[in-house]
Amino acid sequence: MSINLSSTTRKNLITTGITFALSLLSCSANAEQAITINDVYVRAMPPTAQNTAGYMQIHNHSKQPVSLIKAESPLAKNVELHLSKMDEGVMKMIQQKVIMIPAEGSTHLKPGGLHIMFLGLKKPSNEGSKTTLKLTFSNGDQLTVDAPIMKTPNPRGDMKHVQN
Ligand SMILES: [Cu+2]
Repeated sequence: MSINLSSTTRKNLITTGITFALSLLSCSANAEQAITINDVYVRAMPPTAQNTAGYMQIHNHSKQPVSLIKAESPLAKNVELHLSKMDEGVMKMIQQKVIMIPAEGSTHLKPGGLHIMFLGLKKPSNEGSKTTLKLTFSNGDQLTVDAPIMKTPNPRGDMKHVQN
């Protein structure tokens, strides 16, 4: 039995092959790094402030839930994982052992919710400066990100999240 392919069919087959190869490439890139970080920033505070907080979107591209287990930064003596919560009209911060990112999902660290807490600032958190933040995850991923220090994030960035 012989198969006779028209030239159009051949072209389609080649295009399909290329698309397939490209999708394999992007999959392997994700497999190397299950976790990606977006929109990271640290809140700028007056020079007398002892503490500040950092926010970001954490994406988990893997098929298993992954937890953020540790955060480190040269900005502060202690870096903790926190959750802000209203309790009888008072905003309280509760230290978290881990911050979970669902499988193929994301977790948004934002004001009034989950955040990275910087306790005992070693240097002023001036608007316009930046710091680094090293994040360790339960799957072994370790990411060091540059975090800009600013009073408020780009409002367009927030709009984007609403649309998601
Ligand atoms: Cu806090």
